[in-house]
Amino acid sequence: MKRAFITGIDGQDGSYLAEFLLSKKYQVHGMVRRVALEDPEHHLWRLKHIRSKIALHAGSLESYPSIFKIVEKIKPQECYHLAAQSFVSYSFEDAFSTINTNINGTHFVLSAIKEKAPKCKFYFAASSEMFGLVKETPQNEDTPFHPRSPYGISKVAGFDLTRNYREAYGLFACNGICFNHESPRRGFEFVTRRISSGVARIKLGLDKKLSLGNLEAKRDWGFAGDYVKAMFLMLQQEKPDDYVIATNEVHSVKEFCKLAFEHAGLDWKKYVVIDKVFYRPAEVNLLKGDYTKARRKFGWKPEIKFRELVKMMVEADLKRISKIQ
Ligand code: GDR
Repeated sequence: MKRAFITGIDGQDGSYLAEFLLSKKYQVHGMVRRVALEDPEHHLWRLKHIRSKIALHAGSLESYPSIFKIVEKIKPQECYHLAAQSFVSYSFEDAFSTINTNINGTHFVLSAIKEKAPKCKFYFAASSEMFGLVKETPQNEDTPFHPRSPYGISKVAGFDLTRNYREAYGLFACNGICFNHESPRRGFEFVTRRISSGVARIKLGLDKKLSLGNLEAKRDWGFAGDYVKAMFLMLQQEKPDDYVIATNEVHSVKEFCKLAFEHAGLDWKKYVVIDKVFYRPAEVNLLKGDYTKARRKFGWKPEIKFRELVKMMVEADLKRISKIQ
């Protein structure tokens, strides 16, 4: 049985990836904070259905010894480093901790692997936020980076660390430059989930309005369940490399909103209000990813498209909230 180690296993991507690797008969290990193990109801809800099939280890991105000990104990063959402070907006409020945690965390995981499991294949969750103020559209693996947030800066550093461990120490280390990817398991702070849960609450009479920020921002939105398959495929190739994972389709926040409300039989214009509090000091206006390299090298393509994704998220939130009521 192959052993995989996932940091951030309790997040959206971690939970889909754990499911996927279990279906491939992997032994799945994950790192979570101690507080998550103590309060599983709040922190481990995405893993509830597979909790008995995976092994969870307490550790933290801020503690090299904790990561070192886990890697030493598991000696994984594949490591997926997904854990990070991943909310762009919050990274402006606490830039120091975002940058410290994200950069050091990636460095710690890479170093522990180099020391204790040098044959382990490593995946880093890089991000389209690295392109920021885009130099060309669509963006591909050769597009220069121009991050626009502390989060984006921390991901550029993580990308460089990963490439450097590959070049300097021969680690099988890959960067997945994933564009936005969503699902019914998305955190509630991200715009798609704010919209899908807001629509459901309005439809069910729990709220009257939904406050949002910049409706003109454009993103390339895919389905998280599709993206974790690309993470796995990257590590099955002969040579380590970096890949853009995206849909090559662009939609605005406004379009997401319109479709989501329509799906619940509502007119978004009656409910959405703009609140400047959700605007960012520096915005990324447009992201569109060219995933040709991933398609050519390992045949990956997104299965779920925009309309289906919006529908899936709204329906899941309608169902969830109806149950609670
Ligand atoms: P993003 O995702 O920053 O692209 O990063 P998010 O959903 O937070 O924002 C997308 C766009 O929507 C605009 N927006 C709002 N955003 C939020 N969160 N809340 C709002 O009310 C709102 N109104 C408008 C934002 O300004 C932005 O332009 C995500 C994260 O998952 C990262 O970790 C990941 O690396 C990238 O996607 C790829």
